[in-house]
Parts: sequence; C-alpha cells; structure tokens
Amino acid sequence: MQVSNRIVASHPLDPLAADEITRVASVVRASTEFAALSERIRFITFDLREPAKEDVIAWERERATLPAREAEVVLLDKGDGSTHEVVVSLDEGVPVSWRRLEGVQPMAVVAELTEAEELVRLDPRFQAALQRRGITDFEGIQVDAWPAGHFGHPDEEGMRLARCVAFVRPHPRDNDWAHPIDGVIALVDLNRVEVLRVDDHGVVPVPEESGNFDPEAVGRLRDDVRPLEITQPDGPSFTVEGNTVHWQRWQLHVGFTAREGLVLNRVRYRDGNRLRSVLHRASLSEMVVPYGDPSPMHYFKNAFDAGENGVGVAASSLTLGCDCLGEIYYFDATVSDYEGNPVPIPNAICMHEEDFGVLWRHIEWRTGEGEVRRSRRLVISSFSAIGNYDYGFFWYLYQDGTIEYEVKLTGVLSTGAVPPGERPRHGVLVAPGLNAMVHQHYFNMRLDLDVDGVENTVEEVWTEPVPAGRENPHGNAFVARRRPLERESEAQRRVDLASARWWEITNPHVRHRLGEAVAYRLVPGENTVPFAQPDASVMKRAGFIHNHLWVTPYDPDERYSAGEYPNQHPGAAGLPEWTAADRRIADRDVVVWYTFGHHHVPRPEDWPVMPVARIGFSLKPVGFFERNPALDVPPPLPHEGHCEPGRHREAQAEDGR
Ligand SMILES: [Cu+2]
Repeated sequence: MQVSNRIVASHPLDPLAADEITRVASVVRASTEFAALSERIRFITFDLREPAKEDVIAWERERATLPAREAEVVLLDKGDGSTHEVVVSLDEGVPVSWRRLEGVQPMAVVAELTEAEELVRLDPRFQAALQRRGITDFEGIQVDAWPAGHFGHPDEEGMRLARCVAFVRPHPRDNDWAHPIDGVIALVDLNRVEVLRVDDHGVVPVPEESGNFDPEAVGRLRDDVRPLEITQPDGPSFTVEGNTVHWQRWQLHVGFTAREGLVLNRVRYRDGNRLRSVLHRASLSEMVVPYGDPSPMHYFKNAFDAGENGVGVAASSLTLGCDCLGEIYYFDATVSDYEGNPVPIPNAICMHEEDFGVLWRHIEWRTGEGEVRRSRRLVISSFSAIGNYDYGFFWYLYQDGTIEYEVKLTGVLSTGAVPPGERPRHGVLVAPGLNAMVHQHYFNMRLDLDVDGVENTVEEVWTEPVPAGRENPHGNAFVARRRPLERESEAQRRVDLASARWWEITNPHVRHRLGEAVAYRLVPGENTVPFAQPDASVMKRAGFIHNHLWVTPYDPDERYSAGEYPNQHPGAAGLPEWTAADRRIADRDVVVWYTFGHHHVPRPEDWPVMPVARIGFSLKPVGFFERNPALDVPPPLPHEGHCEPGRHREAQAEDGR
C-alpha cells in the first residue's frame, strides 16, 4: 500500500508537501531580502513552522480551520558565509520574518560534500600524497568529507569547513571502508570551494583484504532458509487519514522533518470515552558519535548526524521484503535540494503491526487451565544512511499502554589502518591492518510529554536498602522512594544501577482511584557515560551527553539539545545554555530530554557489515490506568492456532499417563 503526496494539509502538524516547498522557495526568491544576497545563495532546509501548541490542541477540540500555516527556511549565502532564517506564510504567500545570522554554520548538504570530495580527489597535493603510497589510479579513490568540528585552530575561524579522508575503491560497488588511506587528510573550505591544506602524517600500507558483503563476495549462501510469510487476510488493524493513525486504542500523528526525521505528534490513548494525552511531540533532537582515537586521522570525528547532516535528509526509501515485511503502510517524505527544489523520499516511513510474543499469561498449575493473550505492536520506523553507518529509528506502541523507542545501528564501521604486525591502542583489528576505532553513539530524544494534560511534574524514583536494625530485623527490607524535581538544576541526572533510578512524568492534578497521581515512567535501557576529558571539544559541543536526563519548561524555540547550529559550533549551546537559568519545572508544561549512548568497542563480527545493535528506552504507564489495560485483548482467533490452555494436560490425563 502506498500513499501519494498530499496536496492540502489536513492536520496542523503535517510536514510540508512538495508543492508547498516549491511555493515557499518562489516566495523567498521573489523577496527584496533575497535580491540583496549574493548569487551563491543556497537552500539548506525547508520545514513546517509548527503552530503554537495551544492552537493545535484547540484545533483538535473544535475542528475549526487550520491554524496559520507557515514554513521555515534556512539559507546559506556562500558568498559571505551568512546564514538566513526565513519564515514564510503559506496562507499569504509572503515572508513573515527574515533573520540574518553571522558566525553559525547550518547543516552540510550532500551537494557541497560531494563537491568537496571531488575537489580533494583532483588536488595535486593530495595526488602527490597518494603517489607516495604507490597509488596512481585516482579514479579509484573515494574521498569522505567529515564535519570539521571545532578545535580552536585560529586559521579555521569563521570558515565553513570539511575534513576529508580517503579510501581506495577499486570499483564503485566496492566497500571502500576496507581500504583506508591512513595519514592523509585534507581541509576544505566549503564556501570558497577550495582545498586549504593537505596534511600527510606518514605512510601506512593500505589494508588489502576485501570487505565486500554482496552475495557474489560472500560465496555460497546458506540453503536452509525456507519462506516465512506474514499475512493479514483482513488487512492491518490500523486506519490512516492523512498522517493521522488510529490503531486499537492509540491515536497519533506521524510527522517528519529534514533534521530530525521521524516525529510522533499528539500521541493519545482512548480509555473508555476519554481520549487521554500522553505525548505532544517526540523526536530525535540530536546525535553525536565521538571517537576515542587521538591520532590526527580520527580525533575530530564527532559527527552530529542530526544537526550537521540531517537525519531526515538522509532517510532511505524503504522496500517491501527488505526493510519491512508483511502488510505495510508507507508514508512518503519530502526534503529539498541545494536549489530549493523538493526532493521526494517515497516510502520514507514504514508502518506495520507485529506479533510480539506473549502479552500476558497465567496457567493455573493445579488445573492446567488459564488465559494467555498474544501481544501485538504497531511499528513506525525509518532508516537513514549517514556516511558509513545506517541507523533505524523505531517507535513501538503496545496494547498495554507502553511506548518504546529503539535505534537500530548497522552499516559499516569507520576504519583506519595500522602498520603490519601492530595492534591499535584505541581500536580493534577487524581485518589484517584494519583498525576499527573505539567510539560511542549518543542519541538525545526531545520528549514533550503531556500526561493527561499539559501541566506535569517529573519525579525521580529510586530504591534504597533499609539499615539493619529494628525496622529491618531480617536484613531483607528495601523501599522505593520518590521526590519531585523542582528546578532544572535538580533534573540533570544520570542512570544509576545501584539505586534502580528512574523518572516518572506525573500529573498531580489527575489521580487514579487509589489516590496517586497518574504517570508515565521513563524506563532507561542500555546506556553509557562519556570517556572524553571534561574540556574535550565534544564535551563542550555535545553538552547533552553529560546527563541522561534533563528536564526543561516547554519552550517551542528550544528544539535541539546541542543548539540550533552545532556544525563547527564551539560549544555550550542547547541544554547547558538553557538550563543555566535554573527555571522552575514542577507542575508546568515540561519537556523531558533523554540521552542514551551505545558504547562501541568493535568486534571482528561487526565487520564487514555490522549486525544490528539495538538501543532505546520505554515509556510505561504507572497508575495511568486502574489495572492492566490490555485485559480486553481477545484470545487468538481459531484460524491463528489452537489456544486452549490445559488441552494437552487433559489429553495426557485421558491417556492415563
Ligand atoms: Cu558504532
């Protein structure tokens, strides 16, 4: 099943459609401000300027006309390096505001990176460095442009830069990451389109072993895999209107932005005749992947894949049978190119239902009788291929009110070379001479939870042992304790296994029948902490990785945890900057920011392509419902199997065994 691009928005949070991007670009081009810019103006991103939250809620309630529809556009003038933020009214067809910014770098776009890569490949200094390594076929070289980061080098100030490393790629489909050309690195000025420098830190032989993983390279494939078909003879259990999805008790809106990719809006649960709010908006606000190797080839690798490259821009078109299996509904997405033209990404988001094992079960051991229900989840996902890595972003909704988020990490490791016989100190050999450096992947989620209403209080919950003595005569006692987080400074916290720490987003104004505030619990999953020094560049630029939990009062302008423009930013932007005001967060509209990190010491098994690693967290109702909300899930239908607990026990008894 597939949907074509919508012409008219039907929901205030619908992403910009292709025709809207075209219209916005022409409004921008026709403006007097645009005429004053250089000829080297480039369009970086187009996104919906989301209407005020209260307007969205009012629209839902009254179903009146849509709130004013506006777009926000980021432009880069490569002539003078200035950045421009333009808000365009789609209703009026005019620019509403135009803001000129100096000294920031909007995200890099694919066209300028490929331009830089080609420039380096043809550069005589670069070619001379390759010749010193016996490489003379420059056609078979793949240059890889990385975000430059910010390391305080005075000669790099104010320039828009990329650092370029290179790989031998004997043919276009070859896995070039298997053949890193160590020691050579080029610095490119992206605005002037000029190679500033080529540094050669010494020759290291290029690893030769192939890292290809296509069937031809793999050889004989296993022959014991029989067909597995997923069929839903009556179709899936969800319905879709525009970008609004209804699935069993859940209702939500699927959004998409160039920077964050997949966004969930207005996630609500129908409980009897009440449609209860859980999340207003949830998205991946930033990512960063710091590498732990200090060598000149790798120290700068701190890719901010959302703010520097755009997770949405990099979203893949998903294919049935490969990325998704079964009865699939696809949402298309639209991003833009350098010239301001819409670029469709058909099938950017995949939605389907999955059987997820047992939902709940009890069989009475004395009688062998009982009840079992199977769990089903709604999966909404997208995949982005960013450089060597591929990231899958998966939201799961469950029948028991749980929401789960999972990132799937796969793709190819970032590599370097080490001389024959040497073992890398900051990495792992994954093939002869091939170094896969240690690194971490941090993700930060912006979770605008509205649990049963807008005003919420986040509470920390932890468990402590009771000291031995009169209150704990047998030594077994422990208690779960809780405290509200009143101010931003109290809500900068790390996961702590020793105290079983977690956080609950409560609504103190809505109490369940036993008297406690209704809540959703943020249940941490796998996590890690940074190992970079406190004054390292990445620690300043990705301040959000200091803590797993941050809570801020809702502010629609506080969107990205490392700030609006992390590309080459010196640091301290985003969460550390906003929370310095130490605002009150109790009993108000709050945003929860959750950081989770995958600590990656590579394994040989991660080569030549990495089996998916999963990391995420879940949001679970706590006293939001009065009891298990999934009691009403029906037993499986007869054609799905013979789910009659106790049947085998009876058969055994009849056999007299
Ligand atoms: Cu990794």
